[in-house]
Amino acid sequence: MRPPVIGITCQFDPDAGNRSAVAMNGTHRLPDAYPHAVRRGGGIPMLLPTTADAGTIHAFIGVIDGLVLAGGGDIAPEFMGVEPQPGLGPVDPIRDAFEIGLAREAIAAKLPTLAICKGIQVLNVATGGSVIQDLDPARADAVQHAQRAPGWHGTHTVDIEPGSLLARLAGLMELRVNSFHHQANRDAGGGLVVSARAKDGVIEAIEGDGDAFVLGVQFHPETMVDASEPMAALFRGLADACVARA
Ligand SMILES: [Mn+2]
Repeated sequence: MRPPVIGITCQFDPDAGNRSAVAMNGTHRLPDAYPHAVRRGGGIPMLLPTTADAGTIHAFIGVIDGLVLAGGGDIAPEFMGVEPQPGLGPVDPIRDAFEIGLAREAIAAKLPTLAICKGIQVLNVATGGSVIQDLDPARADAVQHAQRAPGWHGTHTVDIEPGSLLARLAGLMELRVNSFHHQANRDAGGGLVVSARAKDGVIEAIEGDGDAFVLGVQFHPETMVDASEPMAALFRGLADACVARA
């Protein structure tokens, strides 16, 4: 079989580069760390442009062998049925609707999925989970989750649930991760379980409770694949799961 094609979602700025008369325009952006990490793991990266068209979302799932839900801004609280809180950051409801649709179709199709940073919120909300809109840095025993170190550098540790998919891939029970988030999942969605937490209890990974490869991480493994073997193993695991499914 050819290497698996792994679709990657992009950041979408609906107001940038707006020179078209059509309703959907704007500009897609994606750090090259994502396609680099997918290639390094044995996959062929393919960027998935944001769309509001359900037929296109469905068609994407039929074309790709695996999915990466990439990082970005905050998830719009309307998708959780709650009001925005004062600490909420920039949101993109068009991208959110696209990615929630993709995530639901991917889960239904048992498509191997790796959800990164914002992606772990998307995965959770797509399955009915809840999100902390803005971690309170003043909470007791808080860990710094908005690091000021380079992206390739892991600054805090996470404790991994024994027997989890993440534990098998990483080969460790404690993993050093980078951290560029101020949101976190509160309660795992349906069919998902928590598989890693930071020392302050913040959820750092969730995964599917079945046989399919469904993994969400709050950190950014794509910027650490050249510095951390366990991070590279996540992308190899994704590509291997795509081959096994096909
Ligand atoms: Mn963190």
